[in-house]
Amino acid sequence: MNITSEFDTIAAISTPPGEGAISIVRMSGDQAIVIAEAIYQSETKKLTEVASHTLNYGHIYDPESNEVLDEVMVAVMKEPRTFTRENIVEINCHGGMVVVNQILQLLLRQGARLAEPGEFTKRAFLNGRMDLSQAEAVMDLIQAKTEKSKKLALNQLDGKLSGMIKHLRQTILETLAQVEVNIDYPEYDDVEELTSALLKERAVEIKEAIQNLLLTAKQGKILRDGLSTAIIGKPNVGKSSLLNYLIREDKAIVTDIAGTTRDVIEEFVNVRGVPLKLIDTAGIRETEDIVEKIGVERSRKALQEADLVLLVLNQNEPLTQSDRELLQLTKEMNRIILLNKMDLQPHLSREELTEYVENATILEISVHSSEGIDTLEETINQMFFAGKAEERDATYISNSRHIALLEQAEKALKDVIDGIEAGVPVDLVQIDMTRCWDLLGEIIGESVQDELITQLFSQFCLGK
Ligand SMILES: Nc1nc2c(ncn2[C@@H]2O[C@H](COP(=O)(O)OP(=O)(O)OP(=O)(O)O)[C@@H](O)[C@H]2O)c(=O)[nH]1
Ligand SMILES: [Mg+2]
Repeated sequence: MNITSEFDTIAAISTPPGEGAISIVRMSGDQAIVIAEAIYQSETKKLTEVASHTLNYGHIYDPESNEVLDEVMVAVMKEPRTFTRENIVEINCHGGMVVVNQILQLLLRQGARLAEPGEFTKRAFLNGRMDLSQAEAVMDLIQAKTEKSKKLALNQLDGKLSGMIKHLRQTILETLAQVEVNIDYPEYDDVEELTSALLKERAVEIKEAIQNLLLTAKQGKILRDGLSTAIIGKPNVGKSSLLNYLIREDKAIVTDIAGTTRDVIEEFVNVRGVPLKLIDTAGIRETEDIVEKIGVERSRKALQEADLVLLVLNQNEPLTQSDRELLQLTKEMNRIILLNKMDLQPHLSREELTEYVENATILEISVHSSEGIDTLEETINQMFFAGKAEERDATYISNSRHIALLEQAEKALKDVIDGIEAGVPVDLVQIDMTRCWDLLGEIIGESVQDELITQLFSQFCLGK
């Protein structure tokens, strides 16, 4: 069987742009080896004659001018035991954008087509080497920001999630088959009742499994996208100083002028394994300054969207009206209250705050002397990974698309259960059960539309 004949041969530079010791130009498709051979010279064998999965030494040359471009090692991998299940050629050449681009141009001139972002992985999916959730994991792996998110992606790539989903789908399929049998060959008079009972039992069971998966979703999403953490406070309390400290870089401008930060600044930082998307905001206050006013608006928006709020107060000043408002505004949120500038004379105490907050985490810190920041980092870690995240094998659902589909599947099962309880005929209830089967299928790509696939893979980087 030649599974490659369906597609043309694609080529792309697979290594990141810029200078490096080695760059790789990758090709996949029926003609990959033939095309590579057309621009390759070797004193030993032709690429079309070498064994599969070998690395071959030679030179790349321009067949039109006969000019030699680079000394290369060419990996030849014949289908089907390859990433895309097609013939793959990888030309390892010397770094430098010029040479790499010239080699790519030559391949295109010989009949390869420039690959779209993610097209190699898309082929791996279309050729059945991996399912959709695994392909998405490849993308997550590339973008992983911490050790934990990498592990999460690896688990998914491993097919852990797919395995669970497939198992659930199998159960649904068996149930539906049983229902058909019961209806077509009724052995007893009360078959309708028995069948309903079976459907309900299974629906409850599967719904529970889906709910368990969804429970991990929040944590999984954080691991993947970062915990959106807004640093909020009135002007001049040290918000930007804190951001700079946590990212260990002088990213945000810090001055003793109130109203320094005008724009929202976002930075990723890994705090003891918790990926934070830190957001430094303009100090919130009433202002007539047009630019600052917009900044304050943005701060409020960032506040609304945050998973975690670091509310910064200046310990060196008595509590102000703005502080009180912010304490009130963040009351229902996940927050840590920071009393900054503890290196200075205290004019604000923990006790005063208890009037405004119950059970809040209040920490005294000084960005200048770095006191208390260790505790802050530890607290953030504790808040989000108390115990749970350490289960190494947990299958986290982290992908928004998966979450949405699981939620819909859960809803379909609820319809099954409600339907049976309301005495809806079995054949109608079956429709909801089948819908659940379809929805779960979408996660692993067994019932997805072409358009979705194109859109998903376009999020990849070029050459992957
Ligand atoms: N003594 C002392 N000064 C600090 C500390 N943290 C920040 N500062 C100073 O406080 C001033 C304001 O710091 P910023 O980080 O710009 O404050 P901000 O909250 O971002 O202010 P806006 O952007 O205007 O809202 C600067 O002069 C900092 O050096 C601290 O822990 N101790
Ligand atoms: Mg600032």
